[in-house]
Amino acid sequence: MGQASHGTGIGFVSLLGWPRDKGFLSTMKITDARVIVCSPGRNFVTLKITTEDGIHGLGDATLNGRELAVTGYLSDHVIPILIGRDARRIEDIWQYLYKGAYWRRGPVTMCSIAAVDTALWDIKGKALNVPVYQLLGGASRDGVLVYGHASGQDIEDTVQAVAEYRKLGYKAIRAQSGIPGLQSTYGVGRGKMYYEPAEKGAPVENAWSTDLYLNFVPRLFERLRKEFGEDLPLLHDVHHRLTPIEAARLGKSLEPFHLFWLEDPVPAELQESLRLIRQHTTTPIAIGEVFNSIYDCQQLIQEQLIDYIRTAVVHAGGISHLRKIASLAELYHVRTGCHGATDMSPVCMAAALHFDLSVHNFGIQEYMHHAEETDRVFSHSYSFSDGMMHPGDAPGLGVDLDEALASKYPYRRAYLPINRKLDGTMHSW
Ligand code: KDG
Ligand code: MG
Repeated sequence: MGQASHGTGIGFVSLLGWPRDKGFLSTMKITDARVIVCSPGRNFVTLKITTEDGIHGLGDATLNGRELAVTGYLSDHVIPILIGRDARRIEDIWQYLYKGAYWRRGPVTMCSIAAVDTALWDIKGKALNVPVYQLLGGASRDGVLVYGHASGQDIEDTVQAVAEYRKLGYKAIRAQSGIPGLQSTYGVGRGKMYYEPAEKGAPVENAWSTDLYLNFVPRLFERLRKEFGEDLPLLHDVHHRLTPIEAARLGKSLEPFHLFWLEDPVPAELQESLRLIRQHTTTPIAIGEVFNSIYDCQQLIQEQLIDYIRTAVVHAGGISHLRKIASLAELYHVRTGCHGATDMSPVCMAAALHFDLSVHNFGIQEYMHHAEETDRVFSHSYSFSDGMMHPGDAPGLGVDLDEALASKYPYRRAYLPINRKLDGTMHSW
């Protein structure tokens, strides 16, 4: 007998003697759930859940380049078993979808569960008339430190971009630069305020040279420190491209420029490889934007092989699961640094900010501006001021979706680029 039988009056008496279908309080049944796919600037997948009292909640379900797999998972397999459930039972519904699937983890499953979880936190906040961060224990800080993305075609261009970010008030800045000899590299793209790598049509092919990259990056940070001094927190994303010993060399060569973090130095499937990097360098390491569960980062956290865990609300099971990851990380002095690129919708950004504001071991939040049309479709109460963000005090997450406007931006198939070495060998992007 499931929750859908609430209110029938036919009681199932559990072994403990409590009639399981009665509960202590009245229910708030889910009456409708829909997936909305739109492309205002880029593709987004959003789950909208409505309850019997007319409250609705939103959850981001965007999986860049594989969006429709999550749409199908939600529409075909999750929504039919959500209708009639009690929207207030967030943890129970999480476990019902996770354990109930039999098949564990994976980006499609965890994005789908994340969307449900996020929408239910939104509903709970609205039902109780409080912002979600108040439900998560309240604010642990006054605002959320964010980092912005400065990039340029070459070193001087990047120096200028960092200066512009400082003028805008950013207190921490990620720096990526084009590399002489390579036509394109990760993190340098269209637009000054954001970097959106997914393109329509077949995946774009980039060329890669580890040698050129390793010789170049220390020169970039030497120049940035010369220009901006010691105090500006600087970050850099390697984007999964090195082997452990190459990453160790890079971390060591960047030590004089004391980065805030070096991100994804290696693809992290082989987690013990981080031990080798740790043996050689004190440059702080951030990993986890492609992870989707606590099991993906358990070893990295427990062996203290990383300093920041990058899991995102949408890709790692929602607010509920991210809180468990943060609690594990807190024990091992690992801080959070949620992924916040533009392929996570404003719904995810808002959820991340509620999480960041409340969680004790917060480190930093990535913030990449969404395109104007994205912000028009997803109006939101979060704001940026003087390098810090705040989720706002609207009940729930504080994000709304204009469905009529969203329908004017239909889905367009798009893919992230791929990477090949100069001799044509496929490499990680
Ligand atoms: O979908 C991939 C992007 O989100 C990713 O390339 C962005 O690495 C990224 C970052 O740190 O923002
Ligand atoms: Mg990254």
